[in-house]
Amino acid sequence: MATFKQIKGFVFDLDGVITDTSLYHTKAWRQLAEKLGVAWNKDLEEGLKGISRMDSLELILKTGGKENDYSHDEKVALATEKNTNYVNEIKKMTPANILPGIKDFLDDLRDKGYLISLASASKNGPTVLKQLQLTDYFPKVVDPATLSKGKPDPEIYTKGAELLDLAPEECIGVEDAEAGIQAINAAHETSVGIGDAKTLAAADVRFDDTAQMTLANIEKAMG
Ligand code: B16
Ligand code: MG
Repeated sequence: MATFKQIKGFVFDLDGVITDTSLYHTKAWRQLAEKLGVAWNKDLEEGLKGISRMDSLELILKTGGKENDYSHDEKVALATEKNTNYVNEIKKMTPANILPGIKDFLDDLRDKGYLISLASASKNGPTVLKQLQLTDYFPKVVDPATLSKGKPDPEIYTKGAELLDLAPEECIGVEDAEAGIQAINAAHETSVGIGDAKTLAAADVRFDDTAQMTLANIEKAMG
């Protein structure tokens, strides 16, 4: 692991780190899954975090043994239906939806001259940032449409560091999903996980929740 002194930038996941859109993703996917006759379970819910929209649909169909039941066009229509429901939900978001401590953390990073980029798999990331009034904190956003592979592939975190003109060793990636931690580690950045110890066992540094994520606590954990 890099030392804290080497760190010059932070590459952030969005859903589950900056705000809890996972609730809205879950609601919209669950609605679609149940309509398709796919039984919902916690493993499926957790597995959907961090992966792309089409990968999410594929996982739901596979869980229900329905992976061969739909044509490509039908799958695109189903994913679009989910996204329409999801977008209706996120339009209700306000700065009150920013997770605890995140605004202070971003201010601290900015004051101390750390560079910041966004590595969200979500094509709705810029809309969510706008709703939260955080757009100005993220001058660099990886466009998920340009990726050849989603998380756990390192590509999105590699691009997040490149946008900042930093080497991977100079970056910390922050994630709530297992697939995201794998992506950060494979990109050779330092991984900070937010959430369950078992799910995020591969994280270099882990906090139970966003309120605990401060520069001082990260420095303490990294040494
Ligand atoms: P969209 P993150 C991810 O965002 C979500 O965790 C994941 O559940 C979602 O399927 C994915 O974005 C794509 O989102 O359908 O809005 O393009 O965690 O990488 O910020
Ligand atoms: Mg996430």
